[in-house]
Amino acid sequence: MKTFGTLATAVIFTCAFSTGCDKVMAQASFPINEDPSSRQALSAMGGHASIGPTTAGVNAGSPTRCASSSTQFAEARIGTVTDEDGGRWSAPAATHQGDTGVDLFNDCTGKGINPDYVAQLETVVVNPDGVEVTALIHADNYFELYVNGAFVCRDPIAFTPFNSTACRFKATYPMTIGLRAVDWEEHLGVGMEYARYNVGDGGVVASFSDGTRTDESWKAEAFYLAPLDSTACLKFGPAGERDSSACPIKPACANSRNVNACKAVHFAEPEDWATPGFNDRNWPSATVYTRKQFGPKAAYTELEDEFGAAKFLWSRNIKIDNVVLLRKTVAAP
Ligand SMILES: [Ca+2]
Ligand SMILES: [Ca+2]
Ligand SMILES: [Ca+2]
Repeated sequence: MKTFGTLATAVIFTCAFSTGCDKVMAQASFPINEDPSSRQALSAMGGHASIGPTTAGVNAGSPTRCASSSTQFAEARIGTVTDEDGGRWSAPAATHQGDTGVDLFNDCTGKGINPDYVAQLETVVVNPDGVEVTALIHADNYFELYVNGAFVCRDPIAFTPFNSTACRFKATYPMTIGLRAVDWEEHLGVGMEYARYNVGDGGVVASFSDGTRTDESWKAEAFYLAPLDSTACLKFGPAGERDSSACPIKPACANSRNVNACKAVHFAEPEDWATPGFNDRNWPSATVYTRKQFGPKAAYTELEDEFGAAKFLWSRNIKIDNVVLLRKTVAAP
């Protein structure tokens, strides 16, 4: 997502008063030396390339610590990277400031499974004449749920530990469901995590009380891709659909010595992407991943019956695609 003015201001403010400032300024080591024809193809498709990480960041509306020090915790922070044309992008993504959903499983600020979640749900009214639907969602690492174009809820923990969330809404059919999913990162702007510069993976699974569930009938498009040795591995279909499946999931730049050479590609998220009127005909179908590929954690496995037959989804590259928008229009319950 392109940076909002307020967030950009916040980042500049942080930079002016923190030691992270030097590295922010050092991030833009342009030009990116690559084959001009592939760069032109990227530009023609609306892609923007940046290079190297940024260290400044603001908290993503997520916990700054967990109750127990034994929990594997990583704070979700949002940095700003500058592309080669001077455009500024939130990395991995700006987040909606709206309400979080109710915990299904939270072992950071909660105690694991939340047995009282149903009683804690409040209905977000999208359409007053609609029907009530409860959504159960588990994302690696972060999601926002939109229904018929309206924001419904967001994930309370944007990075780790892994959690799962319930949200209830009231909406009419045909019902357009949008999931905005982010594979969070620690090395902001280059899609990696932990001291060992691991290329993290994404994935999302959701089950709705009207019988809707994540499966191969959903659409999924990628908007932030990293880390890349070269942007040339990113291919485009006839209608501009993105395919990073040829991009190495362990690029040579993915380590502490070469990280400044890692590239990222950013695409603007359409403002109306979650609305019923948005045409997703040219978006790729979502890719279904196996249980082994997704590697579900306790936040899913301890609630497996509730998630039922819902499938693990992402775009075509579960490692390199870090911000993915998913859509499904449900004709009737
Ligand atoms: Ca989460
Ligand atoms: Ca992840
Ligand atoms: Ca990733």
